[in-house]
Amino acid sequence: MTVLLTGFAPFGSSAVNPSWQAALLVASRRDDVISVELPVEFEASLPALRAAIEEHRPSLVVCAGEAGGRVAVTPERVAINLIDARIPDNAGAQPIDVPVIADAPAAYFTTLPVKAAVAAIQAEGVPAAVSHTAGTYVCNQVFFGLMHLLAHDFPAVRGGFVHVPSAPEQVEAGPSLDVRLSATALDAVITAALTTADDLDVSAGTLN
Ligand code: PCA
Repeated sequence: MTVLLTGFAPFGSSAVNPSWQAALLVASRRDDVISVELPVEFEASLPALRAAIEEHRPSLVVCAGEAGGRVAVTPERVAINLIDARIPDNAGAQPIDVPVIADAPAAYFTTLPVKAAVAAIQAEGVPAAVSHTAGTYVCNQVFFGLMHLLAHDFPAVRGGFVHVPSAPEQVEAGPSLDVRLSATALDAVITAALTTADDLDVSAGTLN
């Protein structure tokens, strides 16, 4: 059983990306996990993800990214077929209102048990919540591309996306989470996904 855990390169004005730092920590303590860093580039991110899946043939894929401003680790429930980049990517591209994949569905749902994952993260004492939007930038693009790829080429492989908060050293004011806690959370998500067939029958919805 191989698990592919991806994180992202630094982007914007940051020198680090806690998603990659946390992925490295998880891979250092679990020998079923392979970590791969993805570029924050619309052109290059999905080819890199596909190459990693074809090379490692995982039975579970968890992609992680940084969500600045979030207070909790957030397993994502839905990927949308839309790119609307608020800032240029690391290659200078800033696509606006284009699909991730032309003629693909409007959205995919994760195949991770997100409610069991949130419960598992919280059981470790780390704040967590189900999220219903992964944004419209490279993280959502990778999440959508992952679900499209798995649906078409690897239907037996479970996969999804988890956003982690910024690390404390990245923010002067506002929410952040120690990278070690983000790693604990990603570890818990992986274990939950490997051990939970059907997700919990509890609400994780929001009224707005
Ligand atoms: N966060 C960005 C892209 C890379 C990352 O770590 C996002 O949420 O789209």
